[in-house]
Amino acid sequence: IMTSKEEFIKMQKFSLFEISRAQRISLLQRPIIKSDDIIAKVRPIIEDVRKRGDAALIEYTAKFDGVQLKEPVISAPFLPESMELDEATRHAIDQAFDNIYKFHDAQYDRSTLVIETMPGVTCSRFSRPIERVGLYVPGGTAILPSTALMLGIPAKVAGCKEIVIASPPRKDGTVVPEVMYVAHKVGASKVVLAGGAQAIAALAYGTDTVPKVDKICGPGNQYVTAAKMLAQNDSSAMVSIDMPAGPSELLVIADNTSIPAYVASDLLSQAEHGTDSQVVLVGVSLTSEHLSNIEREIHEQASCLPRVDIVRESIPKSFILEVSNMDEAIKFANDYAPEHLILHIEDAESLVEKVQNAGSVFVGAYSPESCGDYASGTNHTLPTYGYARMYSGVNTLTFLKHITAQKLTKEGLKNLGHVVMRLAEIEELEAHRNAVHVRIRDLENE
Ligand code: HSO
Ligand code: ZN
Repeated sequence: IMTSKEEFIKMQKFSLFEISRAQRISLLQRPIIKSDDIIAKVRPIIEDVRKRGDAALIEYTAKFDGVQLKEPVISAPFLPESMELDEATRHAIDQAFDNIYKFHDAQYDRSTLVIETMPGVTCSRFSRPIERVGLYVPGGTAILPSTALMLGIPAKVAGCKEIVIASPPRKDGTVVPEVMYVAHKVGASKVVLAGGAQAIAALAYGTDTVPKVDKICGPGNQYVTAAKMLAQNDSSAMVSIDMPAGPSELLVIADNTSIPAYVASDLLSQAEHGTDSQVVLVGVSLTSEHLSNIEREIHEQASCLPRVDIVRESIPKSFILEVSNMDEAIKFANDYAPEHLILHIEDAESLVEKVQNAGSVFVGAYSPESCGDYASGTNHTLPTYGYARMYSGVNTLTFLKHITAQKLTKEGLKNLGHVVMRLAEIEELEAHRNAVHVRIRDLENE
């Protein structure tokens, strides 16, 4: 569906009390991604980059990005003096960096957990950074230095030894100075001038110039997502990924205390990301006047946007759901499990404890999603497509892993040994039983 230039830009509208159960279920669903076709296209690209490395990478960048590169990688140091950035830009990036750093640093518990489970039996757990990480910063219809911040900062906080950023180059073969500045600030060692499946393959398998990484993070289009999934499933790549990713989403819960211009502005901020963006407005017993004010605002604000053509496609695919109370609203939101949830209602804070599924929550009229997208401190790489049910957004833990350890004293082994031997007997694993038995025998003779 796409409205023509003259048409009123509006969302579809449903009332919870009018629709059937089946309709409610279909509203909760995201558009089906035909991943087979995508995988069929992506697989040979990955294979090719794996086999031919840099030569293949350079060819795909020529083909897909229209740039002929000599070298697919820029190595640190990235000198900030040489970057063309005005003062306001530099300051904005610096402030965002500081806030995001503060919030992600506070997430890092550097202490070792030590618990004596029985006398003489001590278990511990400590964390280590994932050594080499690849961060994908999409190009496409917008430049996204904010994504470089959101991925690079937690990696830096975690202490990853090597941070590699990949981003499709501009027509002149460079990456925007804003992204280069962030690469410098997070201590990246390399910027790979490539996008799409070819960039993911280079990170997963390594090439002569691109270091092979242990984990690949970051959003991307369907090709990037499919490539990440394939790489993760290939044990010879030995790489993990952050999470499956789909088009960006926002669900706003608004009541009659909401400010129509704000509600509309939030919906549009997400709708402008792409024609496939999903935005939902759940209206809690809105008067028809309030609702039509919101709808008018959507149209008027949308019409003035530089990206109105994108919004003309994404808004008509999106919907408003009218419900009669807050319980119905939060139930729907939890069932939908949106990437972003805005609570634009009276006493928004009291509803937070009822949130079960969401990537990130924006509380009250003065917390637009844009603040979380850029600079408040929270991460904007969040689970989409309903995966907020079981995935967290990118955070400092994304770049860490935990190692456990144990130490048993002679006393401890005496205390626990018989339990272990009995369980080994039940499983008929005699060597297991014996590993305890040989020791206990000696201890009993002491
Ligand atoms: N809302 C996007 C993040 C973003 N917004 C980047 C602006 N720049 C994904 O959740
Ligand atoms: Zn955004």
